[in-house]
Amino acid sequence: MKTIYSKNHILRNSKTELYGGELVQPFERPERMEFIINAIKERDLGPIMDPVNINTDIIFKVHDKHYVEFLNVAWKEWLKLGLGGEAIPTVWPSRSMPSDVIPNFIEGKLGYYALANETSISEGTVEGAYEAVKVVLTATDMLEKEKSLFALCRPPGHHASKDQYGGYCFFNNVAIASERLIEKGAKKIFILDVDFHHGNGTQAIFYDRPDVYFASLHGDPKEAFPHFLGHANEKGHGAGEGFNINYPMQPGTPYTEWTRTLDDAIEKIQSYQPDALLISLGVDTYEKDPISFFKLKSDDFFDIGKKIASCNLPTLFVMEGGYAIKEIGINTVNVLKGFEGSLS
Ligand code: OKP
Ligand code: ZN
Repeated sequence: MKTIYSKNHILRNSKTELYGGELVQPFERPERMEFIINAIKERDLGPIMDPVNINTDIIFKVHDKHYVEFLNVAWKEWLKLGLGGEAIPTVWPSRSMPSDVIPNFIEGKLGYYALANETSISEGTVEGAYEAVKVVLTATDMLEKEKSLFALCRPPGHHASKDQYGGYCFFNNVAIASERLIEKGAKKIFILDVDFHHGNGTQAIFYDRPDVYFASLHGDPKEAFPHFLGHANEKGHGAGEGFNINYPMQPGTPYTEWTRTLDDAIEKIQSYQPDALLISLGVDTYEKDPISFFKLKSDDFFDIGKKIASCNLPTLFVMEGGYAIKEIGINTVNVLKGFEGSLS
């Protein structure tokens, strides 16, 4: 399998994440990619290719113009305040002040456009986010020729909605890939999100549409980030009703249980008969992940790949999370090797 990857992901390199009441080094850090690239090389998954120089205007099919403009200028506007640190929101429109008036001042704009505040904006952040979009678009455009591809995106995308960032995500890479495939003639896309966290952004973007089916296996939002979306009763709206399915699971869930929900999701894929299958691939379901609570073991990831392959569809893997950095390469490549029918 070919991997599309940009070294320029490094442009996204913030120094802070608000975690446990402290500013810590972000879990979502550049080093993650080194471990994945090394594993791909060591185990001969296939060639690693740069993204092509590609027009990214299709972002506007997914994201509001004012949101993209905010991301484009946020760091510059924050810098002008002359404060020491990275840009972190401190105040939100909330239940008791549910305003949709967009503030002028950067502190207000950060709160308006952020859905969480662990994700600091820093120098190079938006440039790095555009690199992930180039990676996913390059891979998507190759999917006609190749049966399967790996878009090694960083930063991830599945928490980003049409007009909000957070959960380490800025542009929704997998949603942008879906729009590209539809632009090129696909009638039905299925997005299967196996990251530990619910793909709230992807769900919200396609919630009222029947042409993009979204299924997510994740930590129950009553117990896990993003906390406010991802419940089992969210099944789509209007024309999209019946084209969204959530599988929230409890702390401590082992592979034996997790994989039964995967089997159910795979039945949905088979009866939907999509033109392409997009996988939001997070490996933070791993037992040693520092911010998650499922109990998957490294060998289980082969089986995930094998089951995804049984759908026999053009398949694009899009990288999302995974924070057990030492094992992130092993676990990611296990999925892709399992997909290819290999057990090593
Ligand atoms: C991004 B992706 C844990 C706090 C979690 C944000 C997690 C973002 C995950 N106590 N904060 O889906 O892997
Ligand atoms: Zn995750």
